[in-house]
Amino acid sequence: MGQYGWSLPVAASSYAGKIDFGIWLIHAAMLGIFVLWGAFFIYLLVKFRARPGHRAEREDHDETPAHISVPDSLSKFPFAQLLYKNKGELKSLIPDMVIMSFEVALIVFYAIPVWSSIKMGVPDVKDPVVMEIVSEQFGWNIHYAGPDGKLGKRKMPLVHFSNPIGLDREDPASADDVVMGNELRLPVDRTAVIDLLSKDVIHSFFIPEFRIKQDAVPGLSIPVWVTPTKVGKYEITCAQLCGFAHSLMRGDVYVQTQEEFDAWYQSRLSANPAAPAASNPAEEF
Ligand SMILES: [Cu+2]
Repeated sequence: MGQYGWSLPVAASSYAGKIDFGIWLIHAAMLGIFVLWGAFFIYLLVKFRARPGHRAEREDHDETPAHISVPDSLSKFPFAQLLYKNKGELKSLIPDMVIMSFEVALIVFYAIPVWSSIKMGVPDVKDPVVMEIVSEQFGWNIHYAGPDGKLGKRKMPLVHFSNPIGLDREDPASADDVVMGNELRLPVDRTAVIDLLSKDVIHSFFIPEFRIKQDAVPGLSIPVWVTPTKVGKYEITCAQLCGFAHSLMRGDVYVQTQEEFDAWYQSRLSANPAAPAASNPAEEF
């Protein structure tokens, strides 16, 4: 914690830099527009200030100003005539057109490609960290698939305080699975592929340092991926008002080296009641 200063939070995922660049670009453009517009405004205030011997003029738009004669070729096109008569005013739209072109280009050539590279699919990496995150009022259940990369089945009737996601320990795929409450651990520089679910209402999975924010919607399994790039401790927070304890719906994120992560995983696995027989206390009696 304590990473939120005056600027953006620490950028700790592979795509955080791309999102930040878009944010900085917009701010730089807005600053540029503000300065230019302010300078132009001051110029107008000075140039057209009230002075003795000068009076304000106005033209009636319904009449052709005396100095503009509409060409005969436009005689059949009333709208074109109107534009022609007001061509002086149309020039004032040029700055708006420039800004609009910049904004459209930003969306088409930057925002959409970046968005689709993050949101439209999961990168095809070998050996990803596979997990699902089942959100509920008011916490995050993190279900790690373990070394086999396969998530054990979940069954609704098994849901219990001691088994919040209803993990079926009889499914062989769940033998190396670990379920944690509000504790997300990830090895650094390895892609994690996450299925995001909700047991009750809409939540939003938000890790500012990763620049991830994704709604968890009941009935949907939404893929999310991240490649953490900085070892450290971060925070999951719920970004969707989801009930009376929404503000308490948070979790810790630990990005660790692969060795630290493996050691932690082994320690959880041996504490796991459905771990292989040798470490299962129930089998000893
Ligand atoms: Cu929530």
